[in-house]
Amino acid sequence: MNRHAGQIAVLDFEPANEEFCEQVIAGLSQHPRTLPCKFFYDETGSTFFSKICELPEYYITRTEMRILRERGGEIANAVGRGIELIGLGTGAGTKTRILLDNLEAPVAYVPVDISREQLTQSAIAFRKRFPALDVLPVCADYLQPFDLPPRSRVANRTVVYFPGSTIGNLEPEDATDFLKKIADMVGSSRATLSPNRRLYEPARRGATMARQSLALPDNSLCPSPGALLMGVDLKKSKAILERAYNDNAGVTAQFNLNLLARANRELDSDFDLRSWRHRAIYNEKAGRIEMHLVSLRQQTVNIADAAFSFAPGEYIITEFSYKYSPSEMIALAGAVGLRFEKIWTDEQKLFGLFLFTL
Ligand code: AVJ
Repeated sequence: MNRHAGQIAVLDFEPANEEFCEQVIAGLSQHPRTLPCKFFYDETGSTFFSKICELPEYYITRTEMRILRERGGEIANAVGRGIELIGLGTGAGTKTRILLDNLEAPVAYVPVDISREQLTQSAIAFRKRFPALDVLPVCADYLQPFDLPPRSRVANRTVVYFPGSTIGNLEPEDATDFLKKIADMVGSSRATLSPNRRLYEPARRGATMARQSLALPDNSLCPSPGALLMGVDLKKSKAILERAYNDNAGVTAQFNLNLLARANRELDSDFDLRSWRHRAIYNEKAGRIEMHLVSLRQQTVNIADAAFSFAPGEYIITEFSYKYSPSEMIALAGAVGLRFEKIWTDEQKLFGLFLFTL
């Protein structure tokens, strides 16, 4: 399970190639046809996504970073000192670094990301920058159960950071289920858990044994209830949203088409990349951006032993990106017992950084 790259041990639950193949075939067998957006992030896709984050039209990353920079002191105060930070989908770690720069004496940082190469690189960089911090990377699709790495020090509080509005990729019902899992994770106060416990499982009785062998830090307070710090893209005009997902330089199109290119690289498939077009539309009624790949002609695509025919204009849904108003997100989280604590936004209210506690 553990793969070593340089001196970094990554707890590795990266989805296997077979899973990619199965999910591509399953998704294309549905109507409307879909491809799961988590497969965007291979090495090439992660590079395209980093470019998206720099685009003038794509305000999301830049705005979250500005909020973290300008309100970092307040945010650090609100989450508290001596915490363990679990980052879900933290990618290159640019935002998390700003957060950690502001935090007071954080104990551990557990970045969980599906992109192993990027995760390894950022873990190396974080160890250099924060020598006092335990950096414990986990490569996983965090929507599926995964193990948390063993830890030697106890934290005052477990805080999950879920940045970048990735919550928007989930259908609202799935988002609710996922927030429930996060609530369970931070609520069970990992400070008292044995190492290597499987996430999302109820605490085992034997856990108290392991706790005794963990030394409490000198400055330890009573562990606080867990918290969730989550970045969410807020509802706004259709024009601003559609521009953000249909950039002039065509980087989002390349990012989207890379899903087909990746299938050709990793699976036995023959997508003709010139016969597909990127499209993103804001579905105002559903409150979501929908990314499509539109077939430009009648064509048949072979994937392993399967064949799929597409009519001209027929499309594959590759991503939903739901947008929430603050009250909608507060209600969604409230439904699973997450108490709204605070929201930090930019002047134009493009993006919200929400703090919830248990
Ligand atoms: C990483 C899921 C937040 O939905 O804005 C960017 C991904 N897709 N451009 C988003 C994405 C197209 C992004 N998230």
